[in-house]
Amino acid sequence: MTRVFSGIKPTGKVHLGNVFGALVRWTEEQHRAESIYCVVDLHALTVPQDPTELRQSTLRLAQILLAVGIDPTVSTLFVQGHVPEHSEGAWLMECTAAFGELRRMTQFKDKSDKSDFVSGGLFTYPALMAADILLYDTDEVPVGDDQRQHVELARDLAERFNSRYGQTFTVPRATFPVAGARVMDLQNPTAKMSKSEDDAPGTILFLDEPRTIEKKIKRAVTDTESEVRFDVATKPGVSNLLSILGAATGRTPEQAADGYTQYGPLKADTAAAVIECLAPMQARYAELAADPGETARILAEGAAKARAQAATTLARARDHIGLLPAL
Ligand code: ATP
Ligand code: LTN
Repeated sequence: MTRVFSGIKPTGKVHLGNVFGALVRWTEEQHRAESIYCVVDLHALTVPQDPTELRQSTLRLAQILLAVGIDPTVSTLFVQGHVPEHSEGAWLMECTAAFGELRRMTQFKDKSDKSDFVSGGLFTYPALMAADILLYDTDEVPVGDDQRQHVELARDLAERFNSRYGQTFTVPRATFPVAGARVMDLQNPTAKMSKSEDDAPGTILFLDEPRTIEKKIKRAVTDTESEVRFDVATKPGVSNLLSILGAATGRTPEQAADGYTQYGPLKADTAAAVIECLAPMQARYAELAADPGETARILAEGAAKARAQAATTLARARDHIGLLPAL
């Protein structure tokens, strides 16, 4: 059976782009493939975090994954920091990656250009991500386009390790969402919807209330025409609303456009569809948030399952690379 692994960082607030672009897809994957999903708290440490806030965000994100529909009886859901094999695997990957390879990662260049303090972890982050993937004999890694280069590196490192030390790791491949799964900012529809500290008017948050969702969609930027048509190049705002309406109602953006001649009704229906789609997830989240013990138990079970698998792969890698086994 195909094995799928993906991870999400517990930083910032979960928004509609994360839900439609990644999380809903994960819930679908779990019925097709053996799926492992990870809240990658170690990856959040590449920049300084408030400890209390990090702990809360990690738990909250796990609860959101469950609320969106990750089923812990079908998938393995766990927190990266609960499985120490990731850190050791990362070291093996750091020693397999070339300095120049890590230096060429565009995300490192972008992020290091933008900040005053650049940690060593920000530089070696892709080696940790490679370990995440390779420890589980992963076949497929569902990610957004921005992670393409990192998954390519994981492939290269698996192949290099295998050719140096003998067959050890499965060589993974990235899979990407279908066109239209990219949710754009409601105020700036040529940029992707993104995490923000405060309530940005262009970002719909997973936990936004119906009134807020309505307001944000009503104020979404469209264009001066009035024709409703899916055409990303010339009508990015309207096309984004159609993508969102389609995603919320299980249709393509083109199908969602059917029957609309004005922007007003399109916006009203898009808001209603998003509210209806999020409502049961938000309700389930509220239940989970009221009983953190249940999530803790699910995460402990997930970590135990993940750890058994990761330890097996790591033991193989340790053996092949020549580390002396402890008695
Ligand atoms: P940021 O918002 O800080 O730029 P991010 O939202 O991409 O980052 P991640 O934790 O890296 O944060 O994203 C988790 C998943 O959500 C990834 O698979 C990513 O591709 C997906 N994702 C993020 N934003 C969007 C979007 N606007 N549309 C579709 N998918 C998205
Ligand atoms: N780097 C990814 C998050 C991530 C991940 C992974 C995704 C960490 N480890 C392993 C897929 C597989 C991001 O920033 N979205």
